[in-house]
Amino acid sequence: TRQSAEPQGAYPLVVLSNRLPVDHEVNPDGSDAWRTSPGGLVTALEPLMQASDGAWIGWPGVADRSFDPFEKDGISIIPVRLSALELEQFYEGFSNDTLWPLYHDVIAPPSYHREWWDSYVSVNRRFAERAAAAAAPGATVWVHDYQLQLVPRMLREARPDLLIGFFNHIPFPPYGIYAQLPWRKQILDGLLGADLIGFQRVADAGNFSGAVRRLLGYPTRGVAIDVPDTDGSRRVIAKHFPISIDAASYEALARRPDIQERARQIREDLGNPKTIMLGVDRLDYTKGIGHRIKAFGELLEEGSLNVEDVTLVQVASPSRERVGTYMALRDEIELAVGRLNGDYSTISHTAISYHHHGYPREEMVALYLAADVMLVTALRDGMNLVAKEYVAVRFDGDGVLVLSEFAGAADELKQAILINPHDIDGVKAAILRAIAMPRTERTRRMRALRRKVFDNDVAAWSASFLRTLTEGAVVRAGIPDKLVD
Ligand code: GDG
Repeated sequence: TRQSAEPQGAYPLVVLSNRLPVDHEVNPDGSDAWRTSPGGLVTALEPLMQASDGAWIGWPGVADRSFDPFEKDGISIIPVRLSALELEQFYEGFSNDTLWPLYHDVIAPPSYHREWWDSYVSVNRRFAERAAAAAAPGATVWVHDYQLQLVPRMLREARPDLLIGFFNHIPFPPYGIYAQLPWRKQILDGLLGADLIGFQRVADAGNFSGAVRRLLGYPTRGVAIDVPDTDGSRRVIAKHFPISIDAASYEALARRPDIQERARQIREDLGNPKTIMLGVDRLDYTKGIGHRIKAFGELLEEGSLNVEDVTLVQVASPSRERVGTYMALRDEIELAVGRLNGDYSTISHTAISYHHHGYPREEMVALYLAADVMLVTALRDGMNLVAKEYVAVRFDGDGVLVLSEFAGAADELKQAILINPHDIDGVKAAILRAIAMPRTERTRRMRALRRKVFDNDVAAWSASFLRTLTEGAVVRAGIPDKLVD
């Protein structure tokens, strides 16, 4: 093995993600302030990071500014600088306008630009350099998501002593789609620098191994991939680790009297419809928001539903607003919502209560509590945490989840009403079935769903990923058959 020329750092655990788990703010006196953004990932990793003196490397959300490392809630934060041009080319360009649509079954056409790729390579290198400098000898480094797929290889070259894990939060596409990517071999090679590559679904891990076999010709068996190395070969594991949420904290919010009161208030403010349906998504073309609106509109048109009885609340949180496809999507969705409301709303009842806002988590939980039917109609989604949050909140055992087969969550949440969002008649039938479902069936299904989500929460997810990574290191010298079969 090569010896590193890099100075070695002090952190035994290093996490990398494109965005840091903190948001930059400016105090009234002009000084910098940092607010923890309460994401699932930070909740899952916080106890571990605090206990093991971990560091988190990522972009702080403002371009063209350098910040010194600092500590926040017991975690060392190492900000990476991105220029405004890199934000455009690496982030909005290659990450969100090339990889995102490609990995989500080309629902929107991916753009391939060589300057974007160059920027992706150089930003990945910057992240890898920061990690190489921060990690203690033999440290564990956990790299997250599609923005950083080249980091594992770059890091291994600098620091062969490290244990490197990668988790892909979005789908990995079938070969026929992946093969479009002009840099398809470089990305595979980048990922294969890791010891363990985690995916959301069995199918994603299979698509990845398939691409490795076809494009690089490396032998694969089950979850094991043998990657040629200077010393012979190195075993990489590619396996599914379905992500989850901090279920108990969602239930705790739902049990708060003020949040339950807010849920009652929401129902009243909507004019006390018999059924409230809810959609919660980033405004993204992968989420199937238009398909959901189309199905609802047809049900209103046919008279199967009317606005006195049923309201659809749609939270579409602002997302990637400088990417052209997202601007066009917003116009399209808001045109559909406006038309539908113009045709069917009355003075007292709105067909779609549409909100292009981000809300505090308390308000989201109140909405989940108020919703009789939750609509998740994603055309493709790595997991979809909204589905799991809805289930975690429903400690009353009520509520019906309508869930797309194309969301990773469908692999686990089989007691939902599963739908193919492209089949509009099927979506309509599922909506009617959800609205009419008897209480006993609702409770039976919700109980089973809750068991799934609480048994596999986000702490179990991160523990299982890190355990597999560590076990892999122990058996790296031998044949880890336990992991292979
Ligand atoms: C990616 C993958 C995978 C949304 N609006 C508001 C708000 N949210 C929260 C939800 C949920 C999260 O954002 C969205 O998570 P999803 O999983 O549904 O979707 P992506 O953002 O696309 O996430 C996905 C995930 O990574 C994790 O691996 O599941 O497949 O695409 O937590 O509640 N939260 C608040 N206000 C909002 O307005 N507070």
